[in-house]
Amino acid sequence: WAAAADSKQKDTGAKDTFSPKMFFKAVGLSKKTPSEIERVFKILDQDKSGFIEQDELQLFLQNFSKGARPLTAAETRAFLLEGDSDGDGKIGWEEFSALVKSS
Ligand SMILES: *[C@@H]1O[C@H](CO)[C@@H](O)[C@H](O)[C@H]1NC(C)=O
Ligand SMILES: [Ca+2]
Repeated sequence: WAAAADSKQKDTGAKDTFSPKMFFKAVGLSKKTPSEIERVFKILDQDKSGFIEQDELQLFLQNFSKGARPLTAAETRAFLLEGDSDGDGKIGWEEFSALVKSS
């Protein structure tokens, strides 16, 4: 996963080009079992609120690769738009799982 996060960064050296679906595919998360996906969700949900909020999204790459860059504001917004199907401004477990599986 760390390697995928690194190579992903190299591929997309340009800013504002991060795609959550391509990333989940690249790290192979879409092929993991629901319990493995849930484990990743819990790591990303730093404050254990049950949702991945904007600040958690912005730093989420760093949970795959130490020293990875934070997402830009535009990328974070695009990530939210893609994953947040009920429009509450954060990504819940069901939304995360649906996003991962569709990638
Ligand atoms: C995930 O990333 C955040 C932000 O960099 C960091 O504070 C946290 O310790 C990381 N969690 C794990 C489990 O790696
Ligand atoms: Ca949270």
